[in-house]
Amino acid sequence: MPSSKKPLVVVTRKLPETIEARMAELFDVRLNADDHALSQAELVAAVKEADVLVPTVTDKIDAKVLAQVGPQLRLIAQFGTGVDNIDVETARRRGITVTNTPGVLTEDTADMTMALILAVPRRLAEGARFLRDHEGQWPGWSPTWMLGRRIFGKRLGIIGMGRIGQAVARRARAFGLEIHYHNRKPANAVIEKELEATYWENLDDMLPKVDIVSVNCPHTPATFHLLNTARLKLMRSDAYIVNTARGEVIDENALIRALEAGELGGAGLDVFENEPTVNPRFLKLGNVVSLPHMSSATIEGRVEMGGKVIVNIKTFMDGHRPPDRVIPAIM
Ligand code: 8YV
Repeated sequence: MPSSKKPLVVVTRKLPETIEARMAELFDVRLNADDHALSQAELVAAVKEADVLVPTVTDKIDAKVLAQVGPQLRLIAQFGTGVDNIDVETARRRGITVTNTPGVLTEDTADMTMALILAVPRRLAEGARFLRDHEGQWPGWSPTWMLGRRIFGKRLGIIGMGRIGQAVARRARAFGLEIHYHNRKPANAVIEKELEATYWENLDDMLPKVDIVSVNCPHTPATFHLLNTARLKLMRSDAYIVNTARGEVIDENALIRALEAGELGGAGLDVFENEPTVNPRFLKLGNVVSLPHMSSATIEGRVEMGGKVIVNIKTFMDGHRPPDRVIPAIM
């Protein structure tokens, strides 16, 4: 839709200053100075007016919201990689293009995944918490105190071998972990060889064989509660789970029950089913490290995400296909 009039771009959350400044140069932009999460009513008001909406994971753009969009809304340029907060298929049917920001969060998310893979078996958060809670008073070194589990030589099972899964595997290899993975299809031969990775077509066959499971797949109808009660029961009782993808991929109640029953070694969770709510039972468990959805939270990453959003909007407004268009069929 090339036109000389600047498009009205509504951004739902506060973005880095440089990104907001550049958007203000290019577009008629409406920003969210106090960074509050928009209510559904505010979201509806936004889509009634905006030519372009820039939402984040905290905005639920479902069929109900999409039923109320004004005819001028042509593009939803998500600030984020996952688009499970958007009903992409309904948007497509209404002629609205959806874009996202893939690639620029990969290394940061993989770093945090690796941090959790190390932190939970080695009881890093527990040790730090002990010193803080006891004002630095500890009994002193002992051969049997604060023992965790060795990382080197263990088997890591990655669920979802996309960009982030592969970046996790590269890091994990450097720590001496053996790579196993489950994906809809095998990774290409060059990557499999580089990572010396073993493909498991059936997730149920992989789960009993690995010591640590890392969830790195998107949340789609096919992956909702992929790790349910039955699958958690397939895991070894000393195995760990790390999730930096989406809370919905794990049945949270089933995970809590398994952890409380001692049927798992522990969990490192950066994402939850009902964000921003965190089930308080997780917080009571010493062998769970819970983080507030911060795997991609780096200054560099946020600026690069903003850059991608701008390129997607600009390209679309200039009448071209935006580089990061989300196509429902291949999600
Ligand atoms: C983002 C994420 O920061 O990009 C994703 O999919 O999970 C996050 O780390 C968030 O989604 C922003 O919308």
